[in-house]
Amino acid sequence: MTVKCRLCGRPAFIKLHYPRTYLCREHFIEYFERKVRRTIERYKLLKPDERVLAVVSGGKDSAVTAYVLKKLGYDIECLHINLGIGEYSEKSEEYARKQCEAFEVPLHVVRVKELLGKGIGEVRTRRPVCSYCGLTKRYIFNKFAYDNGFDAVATGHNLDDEASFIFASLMNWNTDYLAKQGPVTPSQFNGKLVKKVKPLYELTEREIVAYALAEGIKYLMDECPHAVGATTLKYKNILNAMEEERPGTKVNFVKGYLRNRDLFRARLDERELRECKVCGMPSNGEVCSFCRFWGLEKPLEFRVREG
Ligand code: Q46
Ligand code: ZN
Ligand code: ZN
Repeated sequence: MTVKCRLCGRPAFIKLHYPRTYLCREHFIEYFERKVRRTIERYKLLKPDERVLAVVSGGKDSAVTAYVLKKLGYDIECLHINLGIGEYSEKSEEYARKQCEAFEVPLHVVRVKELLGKGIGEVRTRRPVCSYCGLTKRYIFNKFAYDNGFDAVATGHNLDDEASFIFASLMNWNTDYLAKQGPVTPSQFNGKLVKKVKPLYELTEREIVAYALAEGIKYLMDECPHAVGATTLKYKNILNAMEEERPGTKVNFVKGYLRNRDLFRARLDERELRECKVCGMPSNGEVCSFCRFWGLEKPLEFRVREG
């Protein structure tokens, strides 16, 4: 017997775990996009006229983010950061290009190796690769957005990412992180820290994979070679096992966190930000961690458009 869509009786495309129901392809697409729209409204992520820079890695989450935002009518452009991690980065860039071509969205590409002389993983440092990779990506997409007058940067973080990050931060009692997570980080420091938004905040990885399949979105499935054994994966596995037993665990955990986030905010020791002596961007010390790490003596400029 074929399982049918709860809404229209056509053959089911997916079984949703939470709420537990079956939907056909069309009704699943509708459900998914409604959820994104609701996230944007509920958490006030974007206004209709804002210019959005979507960061695309070549993977599924960022591809779906860019695609849905465009489909919902937002004014978006994409940025791909080629990290210079050998073949993995070449493939990632290829996918990002094909995605943006298919979505008819302008794409900008920044190559870390050309820009800074070395790729991620090639710098001699005690700092873990993922730590300076994260620092580099965050700096580049923020500065790129700032230099080009974007109102917001959209990333592909999903419910599984958020739940595992909060879980990991709790396990380590990292109260600074716990004070600052969420679907939106407002613009700060006279706009030099551009607003960050996560439109897929309430969607699971499984739903995102299904949506990409339903809409024919092609994406790179390879994992970054540095991701192997990342602790966040372990936390994800634990949460998945709990979700299996009690559907809704992840979303309730994340929503509960948002309701209680102020507890951690009260403890936040907010150091006054100042302008980095090299690049002028917000910094905790005299020179920002990005300029310090890469030993920069003059600021990077990403301006690609007039005005
Ligand atoms: S941080 Fe680490 Fe990722 Fe950068 S080095 Fe690869 S795994 S890409 S999300
Ligand atoms: Zn249906
Ligand atoms: Zn700097």
